[in-house]
Amino acid sequence: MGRQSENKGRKARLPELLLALSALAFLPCQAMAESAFQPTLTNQIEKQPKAPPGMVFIPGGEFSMGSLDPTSGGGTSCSGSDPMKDARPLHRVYVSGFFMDKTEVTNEQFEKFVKATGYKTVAETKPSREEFPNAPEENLVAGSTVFTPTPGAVPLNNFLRWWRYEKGADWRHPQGPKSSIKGRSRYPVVQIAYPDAEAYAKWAGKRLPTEAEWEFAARGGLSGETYAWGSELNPQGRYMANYWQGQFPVKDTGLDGFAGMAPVAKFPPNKYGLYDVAGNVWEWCSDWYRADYYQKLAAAAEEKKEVVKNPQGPEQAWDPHEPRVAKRVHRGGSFLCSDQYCTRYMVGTRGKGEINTAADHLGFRCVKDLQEKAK
Ligand SMILES: [Ca+2]
Ligand SMILES: [Cu+2]
Repeated sequence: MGRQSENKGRKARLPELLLALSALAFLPCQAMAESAFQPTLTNQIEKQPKAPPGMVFIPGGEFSMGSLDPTSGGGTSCSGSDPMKDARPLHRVYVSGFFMDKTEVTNEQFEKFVKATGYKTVAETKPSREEFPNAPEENLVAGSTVFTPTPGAVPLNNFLRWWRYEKGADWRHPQGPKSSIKGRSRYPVVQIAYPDAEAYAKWAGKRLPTEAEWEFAARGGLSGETYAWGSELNPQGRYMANYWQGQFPVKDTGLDGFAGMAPVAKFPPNKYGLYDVAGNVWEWCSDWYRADYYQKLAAAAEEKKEVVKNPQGPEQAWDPHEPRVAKRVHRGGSFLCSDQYCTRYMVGTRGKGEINTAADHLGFRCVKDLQEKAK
């Protein structure tokens, strides 16, 4: 399939993206009745393999994957209006060990790749007439999706109020032609579509994580916690991730130290030494997104009476909001997540996005297998 399933020109990427980002949430998860989470059984490894530079070793093991309903708890530590149904049922998953990038891929790293290969990202490429035979000419311009705060409070039921398609927005110009990444070498690269992330990973001798690998790693060996670091959003008042404070989408007050994106590794790492697995920028995973994937996986495992091993995602994408759009999984949430709107900085929750849609809060990190697979 082409860039997307409908012929509306690049602008059509916007709504698709936005549904991806729009899942809302508003209540707590702490006081949730009893949890179906079971302990994480981490693989015991005698001699830890040495991780490549910039990566950490993730031992793998068996864990409970998914998220409880954040709206059902009645507690106070997290909130949301979205029950996150796609993150249930909780189910046991085994993942083998692997290496993972400590941080999101930075502008500096991505620039090396582009210099070495001449790679041109999706956002830099003018959509072609062949791909979008019916699109008005003025829509056939290279660009991408950019967040824009609203002048005042708005209903949170239409993300087009704060997202726009910006001509000339790309990874070097995340908010459009007048913006730049000068002095931002240690910031995560954004405006990355799935093929861009994949091309980088291949060049680096790595790959993108599966959704199960991502969540296993982000949980850091803990089990059943709402956040990568524990049960409270701000333990002892401390900010543990870069997310949005203040009224969304009007003004990000930056109480956590950053209004907007932060350089990588400005918040404490999780127990595996991974930075920013919550907030800052969304990260691509290699799985297709299906809203009912966990149900199918859990049912199949139940039937076979065995734990799902190294799941690779469903064969095809399916989002009930946009059933024919090719979406892959996003994880981790971004600097735009907030307890008023989208609480996808919660570690077991899921995001999704059309594969050729980038945005100024969407990046990635890579993983690497322990041994090169036999050719
Ligand atoms: Ca922030
Ligand atoms: Cu969010």
